[in-house]
Amino acid sequence: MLPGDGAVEDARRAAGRFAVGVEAVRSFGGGHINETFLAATAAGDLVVQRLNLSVFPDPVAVTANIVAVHRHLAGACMPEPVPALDGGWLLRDGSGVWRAWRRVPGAAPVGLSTPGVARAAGRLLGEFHHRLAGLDPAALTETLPGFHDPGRRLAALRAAVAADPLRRAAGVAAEIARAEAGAPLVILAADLSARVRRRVCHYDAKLDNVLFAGATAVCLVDFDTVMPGAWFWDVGDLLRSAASTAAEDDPDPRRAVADPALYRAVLDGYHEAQEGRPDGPTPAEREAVGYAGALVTYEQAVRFLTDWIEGDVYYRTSRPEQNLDRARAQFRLLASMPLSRIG
Ligand code: GN1
Ligand code: MG
Repeated sequence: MLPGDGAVEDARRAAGRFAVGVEAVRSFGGGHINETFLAATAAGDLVVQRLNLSVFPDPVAVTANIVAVHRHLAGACMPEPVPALDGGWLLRDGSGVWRAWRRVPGAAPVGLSTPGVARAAGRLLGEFHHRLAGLDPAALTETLPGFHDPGRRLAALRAAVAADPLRRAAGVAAEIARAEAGAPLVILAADLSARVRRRVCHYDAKLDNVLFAGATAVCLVDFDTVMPGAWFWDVGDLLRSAASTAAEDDPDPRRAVADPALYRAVLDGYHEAQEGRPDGPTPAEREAVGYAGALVTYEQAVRFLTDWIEGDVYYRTSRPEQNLDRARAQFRLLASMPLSRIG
């Protein structure tokens, strides 16, 4: 369900604890997890979010990660978190746990990938990684352990199929078979994960989480999942989302295909930003990037399929078969994703 009027009223009350002079408040953005609102205030526009505590059970650790990254980046590549008027980063009231960001002026996600968009987003991600190379991953908490781990996601799918609470499994036998056929990707992901460096990552680096001002990629947003991990998952998420012009839940089978020019543009931008800079990707990290688009697309397909079988309990949906469409679109996209040794 999308946030309703009651939620907007909750957001208005919460916004008043982050800034004075709250005017219009409305639902904002397209996230599947938290509820996000835009509040016009006397101090400018704030993005106010109610955290989904069943996904993020430790909002204090999530916030500490965000603040550590923001400090290290000195504000580059990300929006500015805004403390509540009482000085805390998080506000707890009767309606939930809230936090706020300053809205990045004149910037918004792009609807459609183009080679220019894909390259600019890749360059921004490369810049983000470059700037984070000096931040010790041990300074951050792994808030969602095993978040990018196709083996864990495939095991969760198998458990969902076994429980089959809504008797949906029989209707998606073909998709379950595709998930099982992808088991070699699970082995590949585990092998690459064991060989790459531990880094500070964004972990939800999809194109929707890149803000553009005109042709310039200005910053990333949605920092709930910044945590220690492996960079290639970020590149994979950008490939998954920027190498295709299809929506993530596109029901049209003709659209969910990777376009080689878009795919190449993401990688060119990413490598361009890191070329010749110290502490850049190691050979193992570069190798992993060559598989990352397929690995993340597979993992995401499995996650959407699991949620469909479990009865749409994790991802917010705005229509009945959305998770099924999401899973199918990701499996179609996977079929066209290059699997190469050349990152
Ligand atoms: C979720 O918060 P949102 O909608 O940007 C999810 C990501 C998925 C993404 C798919 C914490 O992100 O892992 O890639 O949906 N975030 C979490 O669009 O599960
Ligand atoms: Mg997210």
